[in-house]
Amino acid sequence: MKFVYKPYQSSDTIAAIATPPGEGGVAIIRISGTDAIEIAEKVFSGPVRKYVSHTAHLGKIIDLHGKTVDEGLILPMKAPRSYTGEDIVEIHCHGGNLLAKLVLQTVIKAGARAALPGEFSFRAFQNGKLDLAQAEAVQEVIASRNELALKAAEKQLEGALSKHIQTFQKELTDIAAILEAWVDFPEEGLEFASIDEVVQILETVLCKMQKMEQTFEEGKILREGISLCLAGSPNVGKSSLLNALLGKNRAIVTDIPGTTRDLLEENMLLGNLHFRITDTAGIRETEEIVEQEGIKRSKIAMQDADIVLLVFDAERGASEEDKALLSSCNLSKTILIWNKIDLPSPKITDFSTPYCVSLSAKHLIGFDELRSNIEKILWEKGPPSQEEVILTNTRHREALLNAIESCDALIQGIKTGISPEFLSSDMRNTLKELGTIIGTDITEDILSAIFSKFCVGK
Ligand SMILES: Nc1nc2c(ncn2[C@@H]2O[C@H](COP(=O)(O)OP(=O)(O)OP(=O)(O)O)[C@@H](O)[C@H]2O)c(=O)[nH]1
Ligand SMILES: [Mg+2]
Repeated sequence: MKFVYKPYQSSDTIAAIATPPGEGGVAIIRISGTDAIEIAEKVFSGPVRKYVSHTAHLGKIIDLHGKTVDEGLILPMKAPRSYTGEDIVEIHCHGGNLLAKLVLQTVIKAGARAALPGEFSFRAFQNGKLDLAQAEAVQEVIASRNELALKAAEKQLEGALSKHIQTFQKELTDIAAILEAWVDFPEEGLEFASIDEVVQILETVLCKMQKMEQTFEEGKILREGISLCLAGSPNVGKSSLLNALLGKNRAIVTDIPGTTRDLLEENMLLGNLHFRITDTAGIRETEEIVEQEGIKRSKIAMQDADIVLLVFDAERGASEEDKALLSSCNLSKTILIWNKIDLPSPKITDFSTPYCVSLSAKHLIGFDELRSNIEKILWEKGPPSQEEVILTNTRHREALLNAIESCDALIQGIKTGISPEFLSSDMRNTLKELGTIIGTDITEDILSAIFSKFCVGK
């Protein structure tokens, strides 16, 4: 690729701390570029130049005045067998915050430049080690917050998404050649393939693209997690349920109605999915200004949530306020929860809601049932897909939607007998949009948006 994203000066040798900030067993300083080995030799007690690639050596890290900064391992990885495809040297030093910075400074004084965010991955992309979708997957692997998201990101990193996109491109390019033949040799052109055959192939590709696009909803669940909102009248046990789900006393629980005044958000893992759960102020008529504001926020949180856990008090039974709340809910994303079933003679009414659970937040009864209801809502459109590729990235999804639109226009054009020369722009657009996903058709804007979000050292 000739195109070079301007902020990254490709001839420099770059360096950064590749491990996260904070104290730890080891910190890794990574150097990449043509001078990586020469620079490493300047700051290391041993003959780095002579080391066999991919072997680790113990020695002293020394500054330019000969003073020892730390003791550590040095690991050269010669081009092209490295993450960036350039010479890379990793220095593994002790994991002190300050120490790692001192080692990095020493490396910079010896001739490296501090790497910008994403610059290592950019070089990997530029040197053909990763395509764009794979480079983005590196970041997703790092950011994964649950096992399913990690699995999807790893698949993308292995190139599963790219492979599918390339297959679409290949199939479309074959058709593009046929369309061109139709233009150039209107008579003979049809011998390559009939109109019906071309339409059929395009429809198959379109269908595969649509199927891939449909995995995005699932991808969103994996990537962003699911928002759960605990809502209901005061004192029904919302905060108790929050604490029970989190397994810790996060929210204040009292028998005074109106205890929770503000939204309280926490993260939790349930099974292998990641959730953001919000406890809210109990909803009721009140003159109290602070409580009114809290209730306003509760209502917004209910609207925004992927799933609402609407809590009723089984000891008290459903009040008129409860019923009004229930009727304001979108039932397809609401689980009606009858709490406090540990108390004698619970008063439970059947409201024929699609999702309903009886439980006790206090005694942890009924939580398996709650979990299975949450799963039912999540996978209501079908069980988690067995598709090899799950689309997790908004940018990929938008490009795919555009490709689908152009491909559809192309098919309609052929069906309605539009002259082949007018179809080529739809074909070009389809291919261009697919190209943006894996980086064969990109602009500087896209690159800067993608790589600037990376962490330094990646
Ligand atoms: N017996 C029994 N009591 C419960 C249960 N869940 C909650 N409670 C009690 O109900 C009262 C209210 O609980 P909270 O969790 O503070 O209720 P809330 O819905 O958060 O109330 P607000 O924040 O005021 O809206 C407390 O005294 C809890 O101990 C339960 O499952 N069984
Ligand atoms: Mg509360």
